[in-house]
Amino acid sequence: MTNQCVLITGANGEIGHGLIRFLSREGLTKIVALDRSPIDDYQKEVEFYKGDILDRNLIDELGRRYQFDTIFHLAGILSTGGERDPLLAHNVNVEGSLNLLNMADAQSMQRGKPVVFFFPSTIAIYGFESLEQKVKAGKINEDNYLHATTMYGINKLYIENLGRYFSQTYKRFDTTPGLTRIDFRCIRLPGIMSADSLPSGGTSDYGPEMIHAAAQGKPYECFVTPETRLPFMAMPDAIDAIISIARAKKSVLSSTVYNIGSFSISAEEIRQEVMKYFSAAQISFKPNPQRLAIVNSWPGDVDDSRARRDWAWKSDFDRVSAFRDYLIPGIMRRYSVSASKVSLTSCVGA
Ligand code: AKB
Repeated sequence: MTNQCVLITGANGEIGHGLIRFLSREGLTKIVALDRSPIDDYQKEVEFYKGDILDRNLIDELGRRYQFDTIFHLAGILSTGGERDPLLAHNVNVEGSLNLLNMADAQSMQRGKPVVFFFPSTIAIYGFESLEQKVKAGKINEDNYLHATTMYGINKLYIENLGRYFSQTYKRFDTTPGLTRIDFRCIRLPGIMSADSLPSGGTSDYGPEMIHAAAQGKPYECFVTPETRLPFMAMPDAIDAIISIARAKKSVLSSTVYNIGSFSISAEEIRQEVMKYFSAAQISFKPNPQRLAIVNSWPGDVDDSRARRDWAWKSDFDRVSAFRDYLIPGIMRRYSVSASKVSLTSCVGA
């Protein structure tokens, strides 16, 4: 993938940082980044634009200035943020995505070459009626329980459909022969845990927050119950999945939408992993009914066999190695925790 030009929206978010770091290290891609706040660390390697995805003039201007091979559209308002201001979330998540899809469509048509449009969907597009139904369902595939309960989940599910529409039947009555459409690809991400950054405005945030608080010696009150279960993934796996699907041959993709899994873990099991390394960590549980209800509506695990079969998706980490080899060593570096303060027998990768 040499001399490619990519656009990353939401570049200052957690995944944006990880993606920029990966592409910069590789050094093969021209990176154009967009965010409402500057990305301090990477200004030299990246052509950065400070702005909003709702600014249609800016998006169209980027479309005129660059020829994008791939657009990683990461900007959006997450589930808890979205419930705090549902109309704003709808506007940003839907109208902002539409602006990007429209620009990608114009570029694809002008160049006669489909722009790859990567969209991060989420387990929040699923919705269970009750905790009992969630537990009974176990690992779920892409086609069932599509009853999102949050504005964020509803927006993501709609954009999954809108992206497929843009890639298949948008402008169906246009008479241009051989109309070139965008190449829309999306994965449904589980909760993500990064050693380098903390999420904000999500509802799976209790996982990473628990680990980061322990490393800083801060007490943490977890807002779900100990038995609350979600699928989670370490950030390097998420970046690997995003790059892999964006670069997969079109001919192997049987769908525009894929689950990807790594490990399923309860809040109590996260606490136990954290306690292996930070034995003095003070973690208690004080469920917040509204946030708990959101997490209880999401699956505890996902069936990712479609991604494994089509584009050879495979997570590099399991529950134990995600903590031992990635999260704990990275978080210790981030907060300059000295090795003597953690239980080194557990910290093989430190
Ligand atoms: C959120 O909690 O909103 C996100 C997600 C699971 O999509 N992290």
